[in-house]
Amino acid sequence: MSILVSEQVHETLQSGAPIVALETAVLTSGLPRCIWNDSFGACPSQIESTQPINWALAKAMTAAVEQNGATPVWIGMLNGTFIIGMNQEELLELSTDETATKVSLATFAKAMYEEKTAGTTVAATLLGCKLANPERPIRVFATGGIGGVHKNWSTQLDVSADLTALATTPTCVVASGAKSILDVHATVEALETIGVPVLGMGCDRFPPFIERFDSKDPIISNVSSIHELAEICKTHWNSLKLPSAILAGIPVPENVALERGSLAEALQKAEQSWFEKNMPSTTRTPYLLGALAEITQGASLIANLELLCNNAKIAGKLAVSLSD
Ligand code: PSU
Ligand code: MN
Repeated sequence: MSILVSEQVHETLQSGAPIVALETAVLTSGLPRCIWNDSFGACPSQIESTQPINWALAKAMTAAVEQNGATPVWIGMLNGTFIIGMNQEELLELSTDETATKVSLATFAKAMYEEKTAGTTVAATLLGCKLANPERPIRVFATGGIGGVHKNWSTQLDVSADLTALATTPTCVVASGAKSILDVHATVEALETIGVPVLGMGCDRFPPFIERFDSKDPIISNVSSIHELAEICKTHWNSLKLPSAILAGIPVPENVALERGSLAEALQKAEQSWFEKNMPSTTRTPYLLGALAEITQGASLIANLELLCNNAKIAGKLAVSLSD
């Protein structure tokens, strides 16, 4: 039960070289552990079809960050040790452990005490960005979608601790918006309340995760280059001394984006059946994601994998721009 910052992370942060944090909840709870099945459609070129999908994704995101000039830092929990900078063996162990759960801020300390193996959510990974070096936190973090305010919040409140961590961690989170199962309008409003700038990379609407844009998507402010994004990050943290994150919204690559509306009905059915099963709230995301992959016959999975790799690439470039 301890916190371990790898030597490589320690040295990279000291030197100020480009560095990108990566979360592991997507590996333990967000993606299948099976190998590619042709019924999903064509396997994305970055993903090795003979490897478990979550592990193949981990390798592809690692490569995407490295190819763009930054050091990838996987953050997760193995047998109660919070590891900031997992090596290949550790990452493989986490990805293939069937008992691995996901931890966030509220469940973190107990999971350490119980020596759990777990993937870290955006919130828990942001904690790692800060703990890595309190004076020089990891400034860039790539993921798929953040957690936020769930649908039907007025009757059943469910707000992710990702928002809490975003309010208190000075790191730029590169994501394609929020998970599609959320109330996205409420989530964007909540981000404004907690003082997190939401900037669209070449878009002026909040990216709808794996789907195409729609004219009803929340309006956000647009940045036209990675350089511009980096300059705004520096002003936010260095000049204004604000303690909060910045959310960079990256649209899913056009060629794999899902037709708008195809998810809504499927999602409603999945939500209904999850409520009826009366399962713990921690099962909500994995349950809904599994149901969606099934209903979309793999299209949601392909879009998810492609956007994760694309976000890792952009995060690598941003880290390079920030360290210039
Ligand atoms: N988006 C997805 N799949 C996921 C997640 C997000 O499409 O698995 C994970 C992220 O790790 C995010 C977390 O931080 O879900 C939020 O979980 P919760 O709502 O329990 O805080
Ligand atoms: Mn929740």
